[in-house]
Parts: sequence; structure tokens; C-alpha cells
Amino acid sequence: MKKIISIAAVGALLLTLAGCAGGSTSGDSASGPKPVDQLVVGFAQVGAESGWRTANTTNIQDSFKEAGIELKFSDAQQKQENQIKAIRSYIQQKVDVIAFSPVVETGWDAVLNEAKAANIPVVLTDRAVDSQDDSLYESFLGSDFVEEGKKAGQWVVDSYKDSTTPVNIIQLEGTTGAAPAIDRAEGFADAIGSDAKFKIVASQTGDFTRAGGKQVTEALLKSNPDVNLIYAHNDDMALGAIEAIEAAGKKPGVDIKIVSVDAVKDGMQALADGKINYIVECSPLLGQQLVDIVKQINDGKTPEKRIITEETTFDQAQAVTALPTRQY
Ligand code: GZL
Repeated sequence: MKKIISIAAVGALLLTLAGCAGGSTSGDSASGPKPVDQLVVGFAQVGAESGWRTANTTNIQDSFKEAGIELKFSDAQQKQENQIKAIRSYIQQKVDVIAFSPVVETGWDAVLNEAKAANIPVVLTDRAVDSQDDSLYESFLGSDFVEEGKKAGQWVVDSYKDSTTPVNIIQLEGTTGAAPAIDRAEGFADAIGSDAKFKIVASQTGDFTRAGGKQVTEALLKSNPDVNLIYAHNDDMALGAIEAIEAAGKKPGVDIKIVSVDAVKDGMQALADGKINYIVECSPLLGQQLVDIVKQINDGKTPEKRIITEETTFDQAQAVTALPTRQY
């Protein structure tokens, strides 16, 4: 009888230890933090729709390589169902942390509850979700998009402060339902709402792509020939708009002013060349901060719930100065 009890006791001890080796890196597991070089992170990226996204992917992959942490990576081609599939795959693989940039704000509670049930912490990077349950993610790391829209709108208000005629604006929106699209529109409207001379005569999504920006601008210029300014939610759509404006025989930055967001290299070059008038920076360099959050979680620490990145703005002269040392 004694022999059976001792075998049962050893079995129970082994099960307890095995239980700590599951998907959790949280400090509450009896086994404590994992060695950093044994951590595995699953990252579900939006896609490769823009220069910003490419820079974001490169920076995250380089940061995890430098940290010696395995990064499983997936590109959802801007489709939510692909991101959800990738997250489920990471849950099956029992990764230690899942990180992703939600392509749109809604529709994540189910899969995030599956990650929670599997005791796998989730970190939101770049874009946010609209879930009411903020226990579904450890932290949000990214920009304040409303503030970015306000900065863009404030430049418009300042630039036209002496104008007494209407200022007709075309808005090129980002991906429908995406946090940056929703919030950049909100911030911009707040800023220009102070004066009725500013009129958004048309607003349409170009899906954050150069092709989308060109196609939408071509159509909207035909129906709004007296437009004064284009507000693009990202540089790629602004660059597409430049092509459409030039094809219409007008001078971008002069006949039709352009305000954009991101400050990626191609956008900064157009700004320096005078084809864009102002760019609000949105930094894609989130990799090191994401590595730090993963390490905090592994050490059983609680990261800040919302970590906002530092960003600035550029006019044409500042772009000329900044371009030579631009990282992305
Ligand atoms: C913003 C990011 C946006 C960029 C676009 O943080 O989500 O998506 O502004 C990118 O260039 O496509």
C-alpha cells in the first residue's frame, strides 16, 4: 500500500510541475520566469499595405532577433479572418505571448477569450480593439491617432487663418473600421470644426494603399474640381493622390495642398519636394518596446495598460533636414 501512495505522490508532483510548463509566462506559475531564449511569441501582422507597415514588420522582426526571442510571424493581407486564424494557431502551438495589430476595432472578443482560457497573454500593437473587457489584453502599445488627426487639422486651421473663402477638403480615409481611420477622422474634424469655412466635401476610403489613394482621388477630383486640400490618413494614399493630381494637370502642394500622416521615407521625400505640405509622424518602430513588454510579462510583472509612442510633425523645410537620417 505504501508503494502505491508514494507513486501517486510523485505523479501528482510531476503533474503540478508539468502544469506550469503550459502556455503561461505569467509570474504566477510555480516554475517562475522562463529563460528569455526559450520564449516563443506569435505575431499576427495586418498585412503589407503600406510603407509604414513594412517598416513596422522589419523593426519588430529585427528587435526579436536581437533579443534572441523566437518570433512566429503571419501576414493577414488585411483580412480579419486571417488574423483570427493566426491567433488560433498560436494558441494551439502554446506560444508564451501573442501580439497583434488588429486590422479593425471590432470582432475580437471570442478569439481573445480563447487566448485567455489558454492562459496566453495578448499584447495589442499599433491598433486598438473596441472590446469592453480590457482583461483580454495585457497592454496596448502604439500612437494616439485622435491626436494625430488634431495635429493635421490644426495645421490646416493655422494655414488658412487669413482666408475668408471656403476651404474645400477631400479626406482619404484609411481602412474602414480601423482604429487609425476612425480616430484620425475624429481628431481632424475636432480641429477644423472651429470654423465653418472648412468643408469636407468628400470622404472615402483608400484602404491605406497608394493604389487606393490614386483611384479615389481621380474620382473625387472629377466630382469636386474646386477642392483646395486633401487630408490623407497615410502617406501611401497621399502619394497616390499626387499621381492623380498631376494626371489632372494640377500641381500637388500648390494648386491642391496635401496633409498626411506617417512620415515614411517616400512621404518625406514628397514633402521635401513640395508636393506634400505637412506630415504628422506616426512611428512604426515598436519592436524594442514590444520586446520589453514580453520580458515584463515573463518576469511576472504587469506592463502599463496603454503605452503611447513619441511622435512629431514635419513641414517642408524640416523634411529636407530630416531625410538624410530617416530610419524608415
Ligand atoms: C497606424 C497604422 C496605419 C498607418 C498606415 O499606426 O496602423 O496602418 O498609418 C498603415 O500607413 O497601413
